[in-house]
Amino acid sequence: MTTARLRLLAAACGVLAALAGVAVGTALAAAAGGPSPVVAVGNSVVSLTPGFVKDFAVRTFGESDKAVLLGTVAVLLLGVAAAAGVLGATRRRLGVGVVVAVGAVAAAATAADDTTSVWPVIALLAPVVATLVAAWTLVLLLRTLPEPTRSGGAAAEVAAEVATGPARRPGDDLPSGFDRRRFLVTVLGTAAVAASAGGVARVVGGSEAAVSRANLRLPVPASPAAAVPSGIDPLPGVTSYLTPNRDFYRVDTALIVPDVPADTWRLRVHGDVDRTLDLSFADLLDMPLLERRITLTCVSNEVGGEYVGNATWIGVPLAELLRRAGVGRDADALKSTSADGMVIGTPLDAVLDGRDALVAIAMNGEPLPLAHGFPARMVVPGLYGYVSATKWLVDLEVTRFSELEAYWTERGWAEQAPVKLASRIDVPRSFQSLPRDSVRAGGVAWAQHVGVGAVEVRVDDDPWEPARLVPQDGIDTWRQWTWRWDDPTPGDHTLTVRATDADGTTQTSDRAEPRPDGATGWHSVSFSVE
Ligand SMILES: Nc1nc2c(c(=O)[nH]1)N[C@H]1C(S)=C(S)[C@@H](COP(=O)(O)O)O[C@H]1N2
Ligand SMILES: [Mo]
Repeated sequence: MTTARLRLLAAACGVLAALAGVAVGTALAAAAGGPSPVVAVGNSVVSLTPGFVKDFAVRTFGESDKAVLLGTVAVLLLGVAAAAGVLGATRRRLGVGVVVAVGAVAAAATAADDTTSVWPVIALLAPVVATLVAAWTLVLLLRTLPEPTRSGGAAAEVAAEVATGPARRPGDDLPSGFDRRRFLVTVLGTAAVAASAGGVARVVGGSEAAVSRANLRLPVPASPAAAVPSGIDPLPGVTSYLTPNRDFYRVDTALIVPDVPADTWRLRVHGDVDRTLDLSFADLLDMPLLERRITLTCVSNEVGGEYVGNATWIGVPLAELLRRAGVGRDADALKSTSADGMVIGTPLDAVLDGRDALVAIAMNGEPLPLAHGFPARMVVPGLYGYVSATKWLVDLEVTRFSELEAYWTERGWAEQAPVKLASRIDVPRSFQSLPRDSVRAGGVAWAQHVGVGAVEVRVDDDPWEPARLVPQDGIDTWRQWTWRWDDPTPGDHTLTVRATDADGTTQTSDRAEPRPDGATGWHSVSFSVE
């Protein structure tokens, strides 16, 4: 019990030392504009994680995948720190060695982190100083604990005393070599250092992009979107036609949203072009802007999944940008790079064939939300996001696919990925029970840049029946559908949906996983009629 208490104190010393180190490291990193050592480790985990684990994480944790990852890194770190404390209580060098080993991992992760443009030597300062602070604090704290050689009787008793209160037998702390006051002062001092470093990190690490976004005034688009046709949002429970920004799905590899203020943002257009362009945000706003509704889909979307959303975007036509640069004749790919080092390859024909491929600056009447790519991102109707929708866009290179190493393509996803025809049931929800007099169903279907021609539903193995479609807005957006079962049979049923695109192709029933180029199969839900 008393030895256990001593261990506990030593573990607490380890944890406290780690917190002090991380706080100081994070403050330094924030001042330099780089990632906190913890985030750098998280970023490395992301880039070293095999694709199937990543897919699993996205499936299982959805949008909290980033919080889960950072939480795991933090828990592991604190666990190792506690171990360093316990080891260090009896063998100082070993404890310090563990701290230095953890620091080395953080330093390696920082060096490998390509989500920042901070000069590597400056970026490395954070993990190195963090390690020194943690090691030094650990030694300082452990020194105030009872001497390990005496940790049998007296020392353990005194350790117990720390928790139970003042010495009942004055003078007992002298022979044990334990100065309780010195221990508490050191602990409080460390905590104060950690807290104030944390405060510094918060203040200097504040997002410049958020300020720049708040100050931005959107220009009026030269070509506004047509009015939304009437008759949309036909049934409660069906996904709203336009997805509010706060509900819009988010898929990216960024643990910390890149901080890219519009005032210093530049977009370089180069590669196989007649002239290189180097544009500021103001240059972009001076070009003729289009406003268009476009439905965006993630290739990881499962049948019936939620990784799809429809928004009104404002942006510069990519084709116009490329026309100004002058595209070489051999090029077939547009390589786009984000501020956080994401590399995406898009087929040039899709960008140049007349569709509304945009460098977007606004989403649903607001500047792009930070998480959705502020200040500028790509949006290309008809292509999955991972081959087209680069957020925090900073670089466009006209090139060839044979010379391009795109992030997702390197991880087993297809190089070319047009969005597949799909349909989804939103109501009834799975296992919902509906009153007999109102069995209604509804959902959405999408076939971006082809258009949805028809949606059909079927109950159990009955014949397919046509669903009612809301009026078509454009071929780049999804369409909502509804259906009513006029004479329902009470009991349990399965409802299945399938769509046919504007070219007359009907959705295949063959089930395919999202990897490598998008899921296929019909969505169905079980429900019952009362
Ligand atoms: N910089 C960057 N851009 C990115 C990604 C990313 O990881 N990093 N992910 C892409 C993927 S896979 C998709 S589906 C879309 C999602 O855009 P959203 O988060 O705005 O919905 O962004 C794309 N653009
Ligand atoms: Mo995606």
